[in-house]
Order: sequence, then structure tokens, then C-alpha cells
Amino acid sequence: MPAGGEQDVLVIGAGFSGLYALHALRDRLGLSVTVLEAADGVGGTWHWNRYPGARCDSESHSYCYAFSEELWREWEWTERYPGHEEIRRYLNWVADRLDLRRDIRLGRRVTEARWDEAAGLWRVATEQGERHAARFLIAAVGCLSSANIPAIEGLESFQGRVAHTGEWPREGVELAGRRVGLIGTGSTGIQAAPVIAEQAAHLTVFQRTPNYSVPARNAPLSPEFRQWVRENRAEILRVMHATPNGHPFAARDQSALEVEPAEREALYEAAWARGGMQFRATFRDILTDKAANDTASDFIRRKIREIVQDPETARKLTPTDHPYAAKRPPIDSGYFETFNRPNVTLVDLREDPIERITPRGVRTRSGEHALDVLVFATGFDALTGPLLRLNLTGREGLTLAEAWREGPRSWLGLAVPGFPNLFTVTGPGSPSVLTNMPVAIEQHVEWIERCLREMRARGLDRIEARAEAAARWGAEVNAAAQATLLPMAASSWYLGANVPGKPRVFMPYAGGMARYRALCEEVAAKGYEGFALARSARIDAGRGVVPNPAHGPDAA
Ligand code: N01
Repeated sequence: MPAGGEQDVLVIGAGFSGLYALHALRDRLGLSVTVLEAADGVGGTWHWNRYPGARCDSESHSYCYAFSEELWREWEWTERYPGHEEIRRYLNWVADRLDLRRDIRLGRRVTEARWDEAAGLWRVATEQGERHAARFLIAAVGCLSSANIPAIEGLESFQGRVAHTGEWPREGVELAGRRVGLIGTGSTGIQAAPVIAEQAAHLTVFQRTPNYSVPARNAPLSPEFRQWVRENRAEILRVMHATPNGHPFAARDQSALEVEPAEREALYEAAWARGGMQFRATFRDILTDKAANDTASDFIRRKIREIVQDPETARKLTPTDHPYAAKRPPIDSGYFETFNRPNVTLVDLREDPIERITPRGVRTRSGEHALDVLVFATGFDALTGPLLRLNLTGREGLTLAEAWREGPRSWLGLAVPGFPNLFTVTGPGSPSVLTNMPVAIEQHVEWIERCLREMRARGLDRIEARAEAAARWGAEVNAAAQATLLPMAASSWYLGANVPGKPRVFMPYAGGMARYRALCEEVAAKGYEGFALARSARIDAGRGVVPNPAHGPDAA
């Protein structure tokens, strides 16, 4: 086995989180850092999600690193919502611009990580047979990186091409002239359907739960808008850091129920015309008051009936079992319009369930749908999945799978009791997927950076979340969710409902990014409340993180 060197920090994943963690801890803190990345390129989720129509739902000027004014000014986005190619170009540019590649090992899939108490090290193995050891382990594996392919009987017998959107082949999938089946109508399926329909001979969409969607209104960015972004960086960042979800817009400070119906309708119309996630911000109580939400949900249902010409198809596409935005709200480019095309069929799986997959296609109760290509847009084993598949073993042989048997337990979504010196970037229990991700990622990485800096200043090199802090936080995460309408969507992946056997626990923290940031600051200011900090014999032997004069400006 080739032996990897002993590092201060090992980072798993080279997406937005891992790249920034490497920069922050290596270049600002002076630690020795190696990043292990399973893929053969940087980009994380954007390396894998290359499906037709893959595009970010956050606006481009807010979906990028904000920590560096230089990076912010040097990169020019071309569209309101960046496509997957453009985001990959951006992250590759950042990797070059910050000279990150020399510490990133691509094509290294971590298969196991074990805390060695005696040595005070994480020992990490890769599928490629490498062994690494590090004082600190940072799981920067993303929230949506473990693809979920449902176990539908007969799948292995299908003779056409099968692809999951989250593991889309680099070389693409030939769709032109083919009969394509698409299973799943979440954010991904809703982005993909219109683009696939333009290429394929025929598209059959297999829908289990109808979904709300609002037009994205994507368009090239005008020179005036780019100029505005350049001139208003401070204000844009101020808004992003002040809002609950890290987007560059705030919700109107008004209840949907306190305006006259005509005015409410006009405000929804204006929001529909403007497009994007901002629709959710039309009123402040859309996610907290069912009656307020009904006004938004009804508006979108009416739009679906207006757009979709066939009333029966419109009926099937109309969501009735959950409030708007209780599941992650998709935005689209012509999704409902796609069902007016002659080459598109909708199959409502609630009325006509899948019986099995056959060599020729998908057989539902009413008959067989012949297909050449079957696309799974069936989502992910979200939040916990990417961490569990690292096979982490903490103190006293405790595995993460055992620790999380009844659902994830963590302190602030950053650290897990029993797993010393492990940090999870945007882990379950943090705002993560309920926010504009780069905002959450920067906050976590900077918190970890500060924590390691302060530990070093105090001569400490061991940190572990306390069980009682994690228990308290679990209750708070649950209470925050219960204060919203989010738990009303029974089939939501926020609850783990999309993966059979997964514990039903609302995983992300719904109390808002701004409040969460303040809580994290408070924890740090109180000397890392809820954590046990210690100094190991390594430090006195001169092998710890503290005396590390060999690296960087901060190390002296
Ligand atoms: O996955 P999903 P996704 N038989 O889990 C259906 C992010 N994202 O990839 O609702 C039939 O939301 C399932 O049906 P149901 C974003 O956070 C970001 O679309 O469970 N159908 C559902 O329709 C998003 O929320 C961007 O009844 C089955 C679909 O598959 C997250 O990724 C862009 C099934 C899965 O929807 C995940 O979205 C795109 C079965 N056995 C996505 N199993 C950005 O902008 C599942 N389904 C950054």
C-alpha cells in the first residue's frame, strides 16, 4: 500500500466546501492540508450533475465565493442562473487562481476513516489503496452527492441505456431520436424534462408526486446588471448575510393575508413575471402560515391550468398533497409548457403505478411504455448519505451508522459526539440545503478556521462535541422545523422520506442562516460551548498542530 503522509488536516471532497477549506486552512492558517476527491476533476456536485438542463437555482452573482473581493470582481457570470458548465469553469478557475491543485488528490474515493485515539489521528483509506493520517478530518462531501436509484423490480433486465442525473456520464447520453423515460419530478426532473423533450423522439415523464414550479426567467446578464453587481458588492453581501436563506433578496415584510385579494394577485403576478426563488419571498408568511401559503399554492395551481392545454394532464400535474415550498421549490424553463408538446406523455404513477421494468421499457398497470433510455431523476440519500458512506469510526469503535441509527445527531451540524476532530461542512443539523449553499459553506469553513486558530493559540489540539449539546441541538432543529410548514410534505427528502428505511427526522436547521450564524458566533465566543477541548501529549512532543512553524503566515 502506498503510504500517504501525516497531515494537519485531511479534507474529503473538492467542491465549493473542500476548495475553500483548503484555501482557508492552508493559506490563511498555515496548516498542511490534503484534499481527497473521488472524481477526476474538481467541482463536487457540479462535476457529477451534467444532465440536460442542469443549472443552479440561485442567481449567479450570489452563487459564488464572497470571501475574496478579487475573485468576486475578476469572474464575470454570463447568465442569471449559471449552467453546470459555467459553474465547473468557475470552480476550476478558482482552483487555479488560488493554486489549490497541488494539494488535491483526484480519483481518491475514501472508503473508511477511523479515529486512532492513542495516536490522536484520523486514519483514512481510499479505494485506490492509499493510507492517510491527519489530526483533523473535514468532511466536505456535500449534501446531495449520494445518488438514489429506487430498487424497481426488473431494472437489471432493461436493455436500453440507464442514467441517474446525479451521476451523468461525462460523454453525455445520446437522446436524439430516442424514446426517453424520465422518473422523478423534483427540481432535477423539472429542469431536465424541457431540454430532453427538445432532443428526444418521445419523452415519457413518470410522476409520483406533482410539484409546484415557478418560471426561472433565465436570461443573459446585461452589462448594466453586471455593473450594478460590481458597484454594490457590500450591499448584496449584507442582504445575503441578513436573510434566513442566504439569497440576495429579503421577503416582503407583509402577511399574504393582510392585503386585499386583488393586490395580492397583482403581487403574485409580478413575482411570477420576475421569476425564480423570489416567488417564495412575495410575503413573509408563505412558509409559516397555512392560510397564507394557500394563496400562493392556489395561484400556482391556476397557472398550471392556464399553461397546460389538456385539462386531464393539467389535473395530474397539479399538486394537492403539500403546500408550496414545503418541499424544495423548483424553478423551471418551460416545464409545464413541455406537456403541450406532441412528443411528451405524462404518466401519473399514483393512478397508474410502475409494476416492473422490462427489457423493453417500463410496465405500469395500464401497459408497457417502450423506451430506449431511462433517466432516473430520483434524487439523493440526502445529507446523511454522503457522510455514512465514508464508513467513519470514532472513539471506542463507535461507527457513524450506529451513532445515527435513529437519525443524525450533531452539535450545530458541525461536529458529532464520539467523533473527535471531525468537522462536517453543511452537515445535517445546519441550515445547509435550506440556504443558498455558498453562503452556508463559507460560514462553516470560516467557523472551523477560527476554531482551529483559537485552539492553536490556547495550545489545544483535540475537540469533540458533547452529547448533551447534540441532544439539545436536535430538539432545537426539530422545533425550528415545526415552526414552519416544511414537515407537511410527507414525501420530502428533507425528512429522509425518499429512501426506504431511512429514519424520518427533519434534517436541516430551519431557523434561518442569520440566526444560525449568530448562534455559532456565540458558541465560539463562549470558548466553544458544547465542545470538550483538550491538549494531547503530541503537542508536548512537538508533533501537534500548535507548534507548526513550517507553514504559512499564521503559524509562528
Ligand atoms: O430529487 P428529489 P432532485 N418511483 O428528491 C421521485 C437540489 N437541486 O434530484 O416526490 C417514482 O427532489 C420523487 O417522487 P416523490 C435541490 O435541493 C438543486 O430533483 O418522492 N418516483 C421526486 O419526484 C433539490 O431539491 C439544483 O413522490 C420516484 C423525484 O423522484 C435536490 O437537489 C438543481 C421514486 C426526486 O426528487 C434534489 O432534487 C436540481 C420512485 N421509486 C436539484 N423515487 C440547483 O439549482 C423517487 N421518485 C443547485
